[in-house]
Amino acid sequence: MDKNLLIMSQMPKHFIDLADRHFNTHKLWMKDDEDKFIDKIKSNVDAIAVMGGYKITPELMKNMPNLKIIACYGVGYDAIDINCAKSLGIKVTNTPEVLNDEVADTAIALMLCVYKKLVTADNFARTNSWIHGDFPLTKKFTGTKLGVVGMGRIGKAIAERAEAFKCQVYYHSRNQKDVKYVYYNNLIDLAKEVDTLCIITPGGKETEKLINNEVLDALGKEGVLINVARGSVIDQETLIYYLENKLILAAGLDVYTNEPNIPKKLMSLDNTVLLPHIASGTVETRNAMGQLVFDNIKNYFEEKPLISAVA
Ligand code: NAP
Ligand code: 8YV
Repeated sequence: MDKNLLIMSQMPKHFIDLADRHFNTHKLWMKDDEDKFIDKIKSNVDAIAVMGGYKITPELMKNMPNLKIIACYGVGYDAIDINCAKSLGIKVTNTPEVLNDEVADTAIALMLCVYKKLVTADNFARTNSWIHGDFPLTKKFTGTKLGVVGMGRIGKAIAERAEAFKCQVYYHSRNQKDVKYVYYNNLIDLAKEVDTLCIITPGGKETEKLINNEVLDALGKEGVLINVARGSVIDQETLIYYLENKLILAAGLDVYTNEPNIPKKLMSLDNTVLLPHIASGTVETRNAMGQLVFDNIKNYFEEKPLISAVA
């Protein structure tokens, strides 16, 4: 196909190989001067493939008169200005479902790491500290109360896994869902009820700083916060204050407000487990996401229905 596909940043080989075979690809991250390169090809770009965190601004879209489709390599598309895309008639797709298991596995792994201090224990073993005495006792996760904030596709997958750990599951979202878990339409009440609050909503303006001092107060000194959604959903400065002052027990985080920068304070605390936004990051899942990005773009140009359109 002679369509021009602009790939904004490095993506898995599986996707790049497919894209190279079917489109005239332009790999932005390989160019020395990205702005100059965009300027050179902007009138020819038919499609964009983009990692979830990469900002697609109105300015960029308006600069590309032939742009028909933006395929996001991620389910969260908060970095793309959807309203602008709609107004310009540009289609936007994402990668739902194929990453549910992976992200839910990571959320549960974070909970286990936080409760059982597994990362600290690993460091204790590696540094031979055991010869000086046993590792301190930790806290049991099985049977605790879990509050899921955002009972969507991934939220459900997290809840199902938590059931295997005999957790009682509660949730908050704007609308009650057809699930067996207990619904709280008030987030503060949910935070008061549970031991662990796990955030898995979309990012963007609607959810910005949803987790604030009031929610953290309600979660309380024994409460654990897990975030596998977007950094923007939590008031990060406030969270650091609550962790530093032991106003909540601990946090397990995969996402941050200004990625890839993680505040030094978060790194220095012993009541955090920090991951570098890897919740969906296995070869299998990233290949499935890449396949979906490719299939959406291919379908568009073959005039077939899009598989996962969000605009
Ligand atoms: P989804 O199926 O659309 O579920 C999102 C849920 O959030 C829905 O149940 C929605 O229910 C709820 N929600 C939306 N706005 C809300 C608000 N203001 N307050 C409370 N609840 C709200 O999406 P998904 O596929 O599960 O993915 C969820 C998000 O996870 C993505 O958008 C992405 O940001 C994040 N994610 C992160 C990673 C990672 O690597 N860390 C990987 C994948 C996804 P209502 O509409 O009823 O409120
Ligand atoms: C991706 C994600 O790692 O799907 C999402 O929303 O956050 C992750 O799966 C991210 O989008 C990078 O492409």
